[in-house]
Amino acid sequence: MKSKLLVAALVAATVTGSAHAAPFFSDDFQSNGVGFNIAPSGWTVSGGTVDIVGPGYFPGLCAPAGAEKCIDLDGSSSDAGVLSRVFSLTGGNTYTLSFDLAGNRRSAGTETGTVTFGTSVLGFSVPATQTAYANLSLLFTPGSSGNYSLSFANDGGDNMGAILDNVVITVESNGVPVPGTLGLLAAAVVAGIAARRRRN
Ligand SMILES: [Ca+2]
Ligand SMILES: [Ca+2]
Ligand SMILES: [Ca+2]
Repeated sequence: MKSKLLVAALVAATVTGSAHAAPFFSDDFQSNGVGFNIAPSGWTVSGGTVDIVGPGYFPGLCAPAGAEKCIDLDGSSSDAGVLSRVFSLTGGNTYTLSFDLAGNRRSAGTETGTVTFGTSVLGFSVPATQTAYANLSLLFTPGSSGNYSLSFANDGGDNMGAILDNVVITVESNGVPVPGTLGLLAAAVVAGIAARRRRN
């Protein structure tokens, strides 16, 4: 009985401790190689191309420069692609998309485009002089559970697009943050350890 109470206390502590719930999804694009006209791992690029820039390939486009990798939303094929991926979302939950966007300092102009998350749409406009990231966000509350798309689409095709990094999605259910997979994993490990102890 004592050990069962301990398990309950540990799991409760893990859940309570996740006031800063792990994100539902996050990608800083650091795990990718850099290059022309390639899609970052886990993402789809359609109707054109994007570039993964960073060390060895226009490193100054990311903010800050150095070891950072980020996405140039207009690749190197004179046709900006649509960068997208699909998420399985739960109806009634509120998902908050957050991402960093900067202008393209190789360009003399302003980059415009559209971000679509489920049925939520956000237009963007970033001048070349905006070299520091602006953090933008977009909320989506699906009416029913299912697969929904997140996409970033730069206008034009001059091979210089807006610079994207640090895509993060968090989720709230009835206003309460839902722990991400790391939080759930921690709870499962704690429960597993306690169960083993109970058997010994
Ligand atoms: Ca990055
Ligand atoms: Ca490019
Ligand atoms: Ca452009």
